[in-house]
Amino acid sequence: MAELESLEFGKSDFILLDEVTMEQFMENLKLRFEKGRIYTFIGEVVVSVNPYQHMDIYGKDSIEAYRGRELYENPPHLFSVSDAAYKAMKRRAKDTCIVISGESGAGKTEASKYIMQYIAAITNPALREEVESVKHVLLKSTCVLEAFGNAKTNRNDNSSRFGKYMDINFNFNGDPTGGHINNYLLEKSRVVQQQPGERNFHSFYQLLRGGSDDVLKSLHLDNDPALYTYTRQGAATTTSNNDRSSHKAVLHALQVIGFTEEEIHSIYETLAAILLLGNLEFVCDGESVSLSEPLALTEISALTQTDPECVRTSLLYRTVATGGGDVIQKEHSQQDACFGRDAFAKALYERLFAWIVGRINSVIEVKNYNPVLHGKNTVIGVLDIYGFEIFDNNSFEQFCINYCNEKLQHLFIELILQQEQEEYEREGIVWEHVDYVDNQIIVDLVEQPHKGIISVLDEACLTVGNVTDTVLLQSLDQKLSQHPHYSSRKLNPSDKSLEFQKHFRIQHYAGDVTYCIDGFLDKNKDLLFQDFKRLMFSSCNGVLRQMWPDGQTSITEVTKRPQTAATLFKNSIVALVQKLACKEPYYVRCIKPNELKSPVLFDDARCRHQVAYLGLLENVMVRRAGFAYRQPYERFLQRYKMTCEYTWPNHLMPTDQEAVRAIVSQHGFDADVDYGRSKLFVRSPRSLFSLEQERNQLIPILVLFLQKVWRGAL
Ligand code: AD9
Ligand code: MG
Repeated sequence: MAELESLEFGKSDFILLDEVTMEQFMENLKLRFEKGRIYTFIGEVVVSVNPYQHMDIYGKDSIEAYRGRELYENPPHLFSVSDAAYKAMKRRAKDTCIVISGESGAGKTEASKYIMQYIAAITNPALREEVESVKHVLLKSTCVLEAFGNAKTNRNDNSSRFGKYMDINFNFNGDPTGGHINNYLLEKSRVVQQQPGERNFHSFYQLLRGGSDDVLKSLHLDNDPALYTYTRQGAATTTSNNDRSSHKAVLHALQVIGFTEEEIHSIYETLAAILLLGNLEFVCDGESVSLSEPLALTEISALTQTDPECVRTSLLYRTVATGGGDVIQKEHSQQDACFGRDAFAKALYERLFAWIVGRINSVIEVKNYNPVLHGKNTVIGVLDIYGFEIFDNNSFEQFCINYCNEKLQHLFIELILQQEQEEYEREGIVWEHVDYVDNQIIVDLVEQPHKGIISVLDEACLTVGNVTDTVLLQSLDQKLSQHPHYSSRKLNPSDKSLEFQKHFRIQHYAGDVTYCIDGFLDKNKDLLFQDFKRLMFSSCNGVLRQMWPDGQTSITEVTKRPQTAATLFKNSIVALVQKLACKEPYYVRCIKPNELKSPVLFDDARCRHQVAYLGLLENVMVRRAGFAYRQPYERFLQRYKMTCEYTWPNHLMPTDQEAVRAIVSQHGFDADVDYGRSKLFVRSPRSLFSLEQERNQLIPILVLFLQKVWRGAL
């Protein structure tokens, strides 16, 4: 029982704080972290502090302790919330989702893996082969996605550079039958450029360090990341020893999932082609631009199974259709050629990643499902998406990521309140409304049609002529000068931290972020010359061709202007929010205790900031204003009937509700509860804790008593 450890380990539920103040909240959080209690409840929400050390709390025994139990019957844990989501899904046929949030390095991905492992462990007791195989693929997919979508950053050695939402489907037995992964905005700029101290995606180093000599030779690669521009900029010395073993694990995972040898080889060929592309240089003799390394060109063409001459022309020329319907080749400037090469490398990687996700989905999608035969197909969704980011240099990527966090925060506020309200209405309970800070105004600042930042950005991208990032910033200033959450140097001349003509600032719910406008236009246009698409579609490798279906379009065909990166991202996040909103949500709120990855350091200011922007205090207030716990009468009775003379061993009252009233009355907490149609609502967990304590004291006495009865002594 959670509360029994309270004196020594702090309060296991923030609802139990004597007063809801930041001071008390922080004191409790810190005490628990120092005592190795990394999880704490706010009602059903689990607050987690990254321990930065191995914790012996995820093994088989722990899984057994949490399986099928109510939240407050055990200390707070990821397994509590996983089990609650699973029970709701199984008992009430509810689609549920577990939303894991927190900043980079706070422990979201680790949490999502423990949640998946828990669900895998408690399902399929009959060990049915087809279910085991689904579970296996679901678990293995994480390893593959991490290899291709994660990278070492200055904040986290294994930082997810994409957002992941995974649906797990269940049959009427509550066993997994399949799943689906949605991926969001891979940070593809990392393929060609990394900050000092950071790395490219793990996959490159794993191949270089772990690939056998024969494999590397066939891919025209050497085993040293320092030889390749795309893998040496950040810090080649940070190449981890784990890369070799990870390579093996990823290869094994790919095989288990069902990737064919041909597919696996195509993945490696694509990685190799990207690395070789990065080493291509363009020289200009004053008149025309040419390639400095013709050998690499032949190797790239061999790896992609395309014609070497076509590779050369795609890199040096752009095919354009003239107004008269003629097709001409326009030579690139040196700068355009470099831009084209990098855009091509980024697109190759992005499409590879999307293809891998699609391929995994094709294996795990629910097959042969018949709702009449198999009953309702229920779902648990697990969301592990990049947290709020404030860097020294914030660009387009941070803008998108932080917008996504605004949307999720808004959903959190809506659902936490809405869910409470709905339950009270359903059960006929009166409750007290709590005001909360609504971040809708910031969401609107970004996404509102015509006036929002994304609209202004798109408009600038569509404008023909010489629109620069500076012009874009001027339009933003013009349109948003009155907005209380937007500022720039022009609008605030006295603010020295905003460099004129380059920066704008958004006052996010999680803090102020200053964005540098440089690159916004290019990143939003996400331009890739059509020639590269046609080149890849001409590949003799069927796997690669599949990744480039849009290469079929001929140059003279009029194509619709592709949607911009920001709009595509916005649409995907809106769809994600809709998906989450129709499920019963469970939350894990992750906190990063320090910047040094230390298991002992609790940086008070940093943690305080996270608690504030995650809205955790408000969350406690909302829970306290309503009822912290609720339980069906029958279950309450079963657990606590031994604590009351009128209900033990059986009650003679007409309904379970009346029996529950007797228990509550005998313990004197009538004022702390309300009676719903099917459930008892308890305002403070203290009442439950005292009951639980009494139950624990009675159990040994009852056991002795029953033993005597069995022995015939009584
Ligand atoms: V990012 O937004 O993807 O950059 P995450 O996902 O929030 O970030 P992650 O789960 O990757 O963070 O955790 C960062 C590191 O903290 C891990 O690599 C572990 O070394 C460490 N960590 C996190 N959670 C735990 C845990 N429950 N037990 C032990 C942990 N170590
Ligand atoms: Mg992560």
